[in-house]
Amino acid sequence: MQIPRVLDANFNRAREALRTMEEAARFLLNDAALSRELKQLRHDITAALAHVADLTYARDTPGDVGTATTTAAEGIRRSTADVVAAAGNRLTEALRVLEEYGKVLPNPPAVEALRYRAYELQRRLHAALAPGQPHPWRLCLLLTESLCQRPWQQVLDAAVDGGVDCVQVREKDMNAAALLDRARDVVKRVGHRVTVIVNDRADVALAAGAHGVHLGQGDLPCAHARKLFGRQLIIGVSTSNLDQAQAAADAGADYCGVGPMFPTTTKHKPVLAGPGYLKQYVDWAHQHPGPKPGHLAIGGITADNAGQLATAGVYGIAVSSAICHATDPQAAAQALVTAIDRDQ
Ligand code: TZP
Ligand code: MG
Repeated sequence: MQIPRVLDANFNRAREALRTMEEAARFLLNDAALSRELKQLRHDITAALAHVADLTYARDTPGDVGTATTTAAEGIRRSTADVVAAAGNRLTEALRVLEEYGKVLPNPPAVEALRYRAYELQRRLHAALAPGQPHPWRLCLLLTESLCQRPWQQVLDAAVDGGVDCVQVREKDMNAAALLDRARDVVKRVGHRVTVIVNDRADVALAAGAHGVHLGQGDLPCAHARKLFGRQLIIGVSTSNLDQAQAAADAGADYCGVGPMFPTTTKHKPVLAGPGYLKQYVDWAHQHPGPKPGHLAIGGITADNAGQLATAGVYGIAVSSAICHATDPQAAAQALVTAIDRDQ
């Protein structure tokens, strides 16, 4: 009885999310083709599960221990693009759950190809609703080859399968030519599925066809990068306090790295900003008028401590060692996504 309950809940979650996305394509964008494709995906999900016994028999809403569970991030929607992005995340998560639990059925539903269609529709819808705006990511991987337990390509593929929706190529020891090669490889490998950001070098990001650049406090200042590259690149800026966040917002940053949250050995960071700074950032982003950069909390984050960030209102996190060091990067990514979704 337990597996049909999981399938029923996620079948409904996927269809509800698709309805939310369809309404945006239909009424906000008047985009007939996108509406049709979203509707078709909804029908194809229903068809993929048609051979599984009637799932509604498995439903037990009053007996569901999770109905009262909400997280701070669920209440945060800055725009219609945010609403639709959250629906897209729910859709792909639900499809992943259907795929995984479906595997124990004698005749597993064919969900994987539907999930890839969902990623692409989510990306197109977001691009149409918020052109030039970065997707509000949940989990960014800072990919550094020397930190990887397994070949970096395997780590990358597994991490994206596990829920990473943004990859930052962070190779401090590479010269520009080597960084360009690596960034190109990453774009070729996963650039159609997730956002690819290059650390430090806006010129390399642009040359590699990456989506954006991440700038530290000592890199090319954001205002100059914006002037040089306009909206061709998503621009992220590292911040450790609200003064830096305000300066990044004024300079036109799309998102801020917010950290370090916890002690880390990946980067020398003598001062800990901590979850207190994240809470300040989230409050500041909501209380002050005008669009504010999105955020990626960063620094020493693991599946064990990420719950503290959920409590502080986190939307997205960025990690390096928690995934690169992991022997199973897919499971590590899944655990991190679960940790920031879970009510603590
Ligand atoms: N910026 C602030 S903390 C940090 C960076 C690049 C390191 C993040 O790596 P980890 O391994 O997730 O602590
Ligand atoms: Mg830098």
